[in-house]
Amino acid sequence: MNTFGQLLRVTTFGESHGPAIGCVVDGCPPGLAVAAEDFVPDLARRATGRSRHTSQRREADVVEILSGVHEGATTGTPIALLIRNTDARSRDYAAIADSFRPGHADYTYWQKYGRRDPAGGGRASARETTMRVAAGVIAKKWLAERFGVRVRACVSQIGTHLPQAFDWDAVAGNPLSWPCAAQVAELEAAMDALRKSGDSVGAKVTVRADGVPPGWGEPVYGKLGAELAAAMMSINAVKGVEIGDGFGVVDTPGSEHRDEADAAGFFSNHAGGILGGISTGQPLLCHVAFKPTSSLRLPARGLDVEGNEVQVVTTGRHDPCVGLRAPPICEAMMALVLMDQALRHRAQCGDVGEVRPRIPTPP
Ligand code: EPS
Repeated sequence: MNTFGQLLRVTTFGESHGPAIGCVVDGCPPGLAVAAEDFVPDLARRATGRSRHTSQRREADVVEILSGVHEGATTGTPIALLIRNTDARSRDYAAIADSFRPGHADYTYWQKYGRRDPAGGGRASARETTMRVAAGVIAKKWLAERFGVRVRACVSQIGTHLPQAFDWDAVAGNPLSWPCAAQVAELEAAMDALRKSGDSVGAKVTVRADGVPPGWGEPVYGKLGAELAAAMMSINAVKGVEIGDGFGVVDTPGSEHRDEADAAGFFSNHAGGILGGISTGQPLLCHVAFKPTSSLRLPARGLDVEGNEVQVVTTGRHDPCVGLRAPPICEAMMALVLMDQALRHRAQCGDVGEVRPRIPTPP
């Protein structure tokens, strides 16, 4: 399945070393201003080759709008976006074309389809996330203009490193998307040492949406948290998702976990902005765990397609920490889920209007 969403449906297609990658966004309401320049900032944040801490593949990632936009605004018909691949180097994959990288989808694609496109990992490449980010730009724009919703993300753990302070304003100013400026030099040195060692490391990404009105999300199937978790888990290399306090709820007493409120607003947000699958109006909070990249030049034991035991060595241009490029991807997935849920809410409950009392959300 390469499609997700109900009223806002996104389909992505293309392989990392094919001629192009693309997406179709269907269900966007008409009249939203969309131009090719809108995609540039988020695609640049996600792209390879923009810092020494990522893969050095250099793609311009220029979006061509093929349909669904007329005279600068969406028409309500499917929006098709295309990005041409220009810097694929398939020879890097010749040595591992007939073997499986331990910890990589090489093996499971082979088991499922009985064949695979080995060059660049095909659909299993992080390159696929480019089109999620492009689709997410449309959702972010609609959510911001229609409801004032703002979605942002940062890297909140790299290996064992945790932020010593948390300042959203620090995130855009460093190549690690890290919320504590004072730690960046030390973390960059750690990333340099890691890259030289040939190993990789995992990362946690924190995603937050402000301004989500109460009431979005379905109460049983299609819970907002369930759809967010599914959307995040569909990103390559994601192995865990937490909403609000996540696994921290296990050892927290109920008297502490419940988010009390008075007339001035909520005192806490342990729920991460969701109760019963429906938004509370508090910030939506989600944490996403990215595994350490499996494409390593350090030799590993594995099998080839004939079942022979072989030593697998991956050369080429790879990310020592793929989570570093993930904040715009997680933002896109959250925005796409929210826009879909907003449209579904409008379809069923659009006549309900604002319900009283509404608990304010403190800044
Ligand atoms: C990736 C391997 C590398 C990365 C790629 C993700 O691909 P290649 O070997 O073709 O250079 O560069 O990331 C991108 C190209 C991108 O745009 O994200 C992988 O195995 O996932």
